[in-house]
Amino acid sequence: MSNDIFVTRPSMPPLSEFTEYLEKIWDSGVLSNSGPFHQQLEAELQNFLGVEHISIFNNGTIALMTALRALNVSGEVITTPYSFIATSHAVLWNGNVPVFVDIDPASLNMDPAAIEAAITEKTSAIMPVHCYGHPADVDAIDEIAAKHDLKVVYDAAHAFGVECHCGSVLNHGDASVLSFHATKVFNTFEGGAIVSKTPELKAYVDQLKNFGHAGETKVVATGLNGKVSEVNAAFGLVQLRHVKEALSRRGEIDAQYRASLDGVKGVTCLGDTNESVANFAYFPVLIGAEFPLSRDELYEHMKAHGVHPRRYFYPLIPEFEMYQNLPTARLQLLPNAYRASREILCLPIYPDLSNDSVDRIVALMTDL
Ligand code: T4K
Repeated sequence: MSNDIFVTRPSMPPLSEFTEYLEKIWDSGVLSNSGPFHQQLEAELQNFLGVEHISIFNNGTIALMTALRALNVSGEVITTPYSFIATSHAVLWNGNVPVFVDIDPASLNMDPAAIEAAITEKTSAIMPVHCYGHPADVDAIDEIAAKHDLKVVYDAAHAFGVECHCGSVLNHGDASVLSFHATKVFNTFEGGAIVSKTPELKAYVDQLKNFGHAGETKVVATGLNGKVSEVNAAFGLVQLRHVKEALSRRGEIDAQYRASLDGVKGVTCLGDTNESVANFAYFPVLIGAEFPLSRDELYEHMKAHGVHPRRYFYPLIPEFEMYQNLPTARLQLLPNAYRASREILCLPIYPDLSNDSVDRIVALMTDL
């Protein structure tokens, strides 16, 4: 078996716990369309996450697209250049124009002052990301949105279980979108969810994710298919039983990295941020000029030794072809995002990563 270490590895519950659910699915013949496990997962997630209205989805990207549509977003959407491509693809896919603004160099989340400066009469929404699970400046963003009458859709793909000063960070904005992809802290193989602020929005989201149906003979909107199979929902129920343990092990690994990398010249560990409950979804470090290797040299060095960190998020979204020509995609306008994309390295972190493996990873950064 390969001794290689990848940036993440999904937490897998005991298979026997999952087969119990599979047997029930085989007996019932209910495979999809809001079946009993789908309903149960929504109820249990509401309880676990401390949110009131959740709609589970087949992935986070479809959920982002649906959230923008459900809120009737049009025109310009102010968003971050420093994210996974799905964030701004959802904006483009809906026929809206992404407007990129720079990030704060410490948190790597959107800078509220830059958001406010980018508002025009065409702006209808803000789509911030809680990057690496660290909350965006939710109070400032919610205030700007209220002042200018804008919608806010948080891309909370990384923020499962994260709490800020007032409880779940998912309760901010009009909607928050989660990803339950295999690489996330909580996964349903593929999956996602929309947390809606109001029951009316949840009801509309639920219609949109089911082709726009409102009953057998009525279609009220141009919906899509965002539904979750019973197999995926059942897997989520099993995962949920183990997620606290998984999050706590992630916390231990985070602490081990911080202690081991403390004082290493040219390495800055991110995460001195404002969450009251963290999920340790990623372990991002910035590799600065004082480090003996460039970020890319370190990346190659680690890979050559069987450790595969990732450069999330490099290149920046505005560097991709379909964004390059936007007026706000000019890299000179986005110095903090540009610099982060050239310095970032996400080190492996997942519950099954052993302390010895963390030592091996750190040694590749310190024994040069
Ligand atoms: N918004 C944000 C801010 C996001 O980060 C994402 C997704 C989305 C929206 C969209 O949500 P989804 O539509 O995906 O639900 C990964 C994920 O595919 C993507 O979900 C994630 N963000 C993004 C940050 O990372 P890749 O291209 O890095 O995945 P991949 O296949 O290279 O996997 C990374 C490592 O994980 C592999 O080296 C090995 C390990 N792995 C991966 C998979 C898929 C496993 O061990 N098992 C697996 O099944 O994109």
